[in-house]
Amino acid sequence: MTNIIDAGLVADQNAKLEAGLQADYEALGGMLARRGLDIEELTALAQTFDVAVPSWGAGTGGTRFARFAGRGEPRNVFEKLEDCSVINQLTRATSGVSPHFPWDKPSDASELRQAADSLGLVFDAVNSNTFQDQLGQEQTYKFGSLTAQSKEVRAQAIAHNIECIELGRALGSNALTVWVGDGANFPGQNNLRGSLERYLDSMREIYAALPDDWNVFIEHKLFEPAFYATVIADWGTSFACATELGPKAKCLVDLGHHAPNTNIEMIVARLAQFGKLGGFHFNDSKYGDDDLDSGSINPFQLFLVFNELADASLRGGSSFKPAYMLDQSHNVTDPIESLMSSAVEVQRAFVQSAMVDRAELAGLQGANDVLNSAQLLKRAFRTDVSPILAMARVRAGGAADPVAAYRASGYRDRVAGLRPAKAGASSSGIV
Ligand code: LRH
Ligand code: MN
Ligand code: MN
Repeated sequence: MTNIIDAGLVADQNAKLEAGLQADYEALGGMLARRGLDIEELTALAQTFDVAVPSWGAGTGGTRFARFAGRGEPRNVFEKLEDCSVINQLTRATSGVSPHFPWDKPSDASELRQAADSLGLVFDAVNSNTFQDQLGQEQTYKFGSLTAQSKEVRAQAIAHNIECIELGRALGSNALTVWVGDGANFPGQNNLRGSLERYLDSMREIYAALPDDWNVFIEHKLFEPAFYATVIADWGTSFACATELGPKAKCLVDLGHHAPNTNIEMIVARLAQFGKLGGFHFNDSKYGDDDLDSGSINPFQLFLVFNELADASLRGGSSFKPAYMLDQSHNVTDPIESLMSSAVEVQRAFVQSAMVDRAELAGLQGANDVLNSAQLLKRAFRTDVSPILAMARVRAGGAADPVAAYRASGYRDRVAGLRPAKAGASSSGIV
């Protein structure tokens, strides 16, 4: 695997932190041992964690109002892969890349797959895009895509999704994520039931094109860009559609796609219970689909989501394996730094949730010991597992402190010299 960041520099950075890390690791190990937990087991578990990075997150995202260009933003999918490889090299927790088409459409898929391979990366779920028009496109998605009244528009949207499957297949992916912004801005604009019927008809054609070992993930979102009525607005609709379509269709939970205060961990529990939890888009939010860095606003919620995942994986065994992806937009930070920190935050929640003694919790719940049940979760959440995460990275060849190592490497300055700024353009290349 090509190391984009000099491995010697990473080793030097780690050497500076080695004594402190070792001391912290031993202290934490002693504390955990008194709780009956083996730090080595937790470190080995941390090393199994992997979350895919969104290709679209490598550039500065922008908001509805403006986009302020970042330095050295990737100009094409190959440069996006280089940035993703830096993230994985330093965190050792992000070997997958989730591409978005047509933003990242390669002219030669096998060339792109080879590039990923040489950088130690694989392709995770592919994302289709029928929420905006592309240059030269025949039909417009102004009035919807998979649910549009026009048969021609629907045919174009279906064909695009099938093309995504073909591209994904050539890239070694095994899942398609479908998010549509279809819906209405006015009462009366659409027949609410008719829109969903058309969605299902369209999705049936896409489903029929899935290879045997593929899944299609249905991603719901409460609102935006349709503000009155979104066709796939909630997990209930997503679940109903996934059930209608068949076993290869599952639901994808983007943490930012719910009303504020929604109990997302309960949605996770429900979908897992009925075998329809396909995957996640991790991010954080204060108001809506903010796409803020994972764990930056509500880390306890992230922990509670993983607490449900730990419960589900205990019940479901190795067959329970939802896809983990980040889906974030970085406007005021370096995207590489945000994605590295976010991957570590999700990994943190994963490890913390593994520290919950599930038999003890069940006992407390059975005895209606409400206070101690809550305290048991809190104790895991309050435990700073940073030394475990750092040790897991160092042992796997990553950086004890990924952001510090990244800054010391001067990577951003180097690429800024090679990649001229695209003022005003979005990360996807579409203004
Ligand atoms: C929609 C969404 C979806 C898209 C991505 C760019 O809000 O979360 O996953 O594909 O943003
Ligand atoms: Mn998403
Ligand atoms: Mn979103």
